[in-house]
Amino acid sequence: MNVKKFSANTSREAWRMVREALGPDAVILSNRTVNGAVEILALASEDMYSMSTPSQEKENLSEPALAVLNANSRRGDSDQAAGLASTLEAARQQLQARQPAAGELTDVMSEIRSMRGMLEEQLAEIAWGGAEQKRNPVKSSVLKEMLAAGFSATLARYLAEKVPAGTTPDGGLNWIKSVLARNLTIMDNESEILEKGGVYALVGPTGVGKTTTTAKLAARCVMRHGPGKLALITTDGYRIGGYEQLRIYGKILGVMVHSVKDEADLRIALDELKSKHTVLIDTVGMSQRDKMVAEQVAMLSGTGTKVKRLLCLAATSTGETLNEVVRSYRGDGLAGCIMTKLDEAATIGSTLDVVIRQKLNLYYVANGQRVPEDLHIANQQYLVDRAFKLKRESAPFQYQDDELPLVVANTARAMNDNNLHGVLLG
Ligand SMILES: Nc1nc2c(ncn2[C@@H]2O[C@H](COP(=O)(O)OP(=O)(O)OP(=O)(O)O)[C@@H](O)[C@H]2O)c(=O)[nH]1
Ligand SMILES: [Mg+2]
Repeated sequence: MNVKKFSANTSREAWRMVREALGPDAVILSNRTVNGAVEILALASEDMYSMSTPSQEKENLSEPALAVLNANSRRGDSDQAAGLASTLEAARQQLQARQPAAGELTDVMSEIRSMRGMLEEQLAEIAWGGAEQKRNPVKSSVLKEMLAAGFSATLARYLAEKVPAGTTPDGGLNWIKSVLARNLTIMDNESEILEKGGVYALVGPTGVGKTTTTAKLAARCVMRHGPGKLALITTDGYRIGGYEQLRIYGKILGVMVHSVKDEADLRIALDELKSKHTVLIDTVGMSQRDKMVAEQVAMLSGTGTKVKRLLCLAATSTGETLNEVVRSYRGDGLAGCIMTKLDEAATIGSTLDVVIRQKLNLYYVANGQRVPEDLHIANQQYLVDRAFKLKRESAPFQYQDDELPLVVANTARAMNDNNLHGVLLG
């Protein structure tokens, strides 16, 4: 393989040297800055073909994929990056379609892949740079609002790019809000839980409010049906005070609390409580990083009775943490989730982001410690409005215009996430 290195003070100069030495169809393998100089590694397109293709196939490869540099002199920066990215993708696909001729080919492919990632980032930076911000202020203003509200950069960018053309900043934000509200799946009314009944288990990491929320739900059941139709179970039998906490609530409500230690115990308890309209199970909290989570999911799924798991998501957690929590607790499917500690969260965009992205049914929202008052049926409009009601104190954590291109560049890879494409826009 005849890879050549070109160094120059500016990219333009380096590109020119490549074109002069290797012709307009040269293949760029890397492009970086070394000690202030631009360094390009490239090879002639013939070298690329001979390395990757049996001779009779050369013709098929000729025109489309690798004509990289001839575009350079004619186009602007962003067109150039876009052209380069798609050219590289075409080259990658063509190379992938063939058996690797040698280890070298694998190296070239990984170079191409990393080049592509870099180009996608540059392209995103250019597309969200100062000139574009001036040309399309609504796009950057809604992006900033969404980031400030705690939504992920990927969802923020995905929606900001889809804001209908010609809207005002307020109109753009209203469009975003309506899309977010439409994508929040909530329970229509409480009859899903309170009237239908069934066995529900509250699960989630430590301290997110499982026991408190169990007590709040229990109180609602008792208010609707009386204490006789409800039973409470706790799997929190071995921690000091674990059982006690729920037992006290049970005593106030006049409901028996059963303590179980394993799956066999739970199976027996659920069998005994078959006649109850509703059974609420309070589980012991465990970190999403704990291997025991899978065991807990298995325990709740293996009893022979349908146990619907409700995941408690603390709105005070970061988006990354919540994503990890959902992934770990999802198992073979969650019935839904309950957003807790809304009252303590400065921003709730990250929680809404995860709920939307992971398509969870949001049943309730808890906004305080009081049992049973501080539990409410989720309301899309309220939650989305709350997400954008920002306090002045959060200003230091918000992004400035000149930081937006960098934030967005980071999302280049994640924009292919299928969950994002599932977001309903219209
Ligand atoms: N501010 C606020 N506090 C809450 C909320 N829900 C629960 N808490 C408080 O959070 C703390 C932990 O609540 P628990 O219900 O014990 O949490 P848990 O998930 O059962 O905790 P573990 O069983 O230890 O995993 C308690 O002090 C609750 O009063 C809420 O919505 N808002
Ligand atoms: Mg608890």
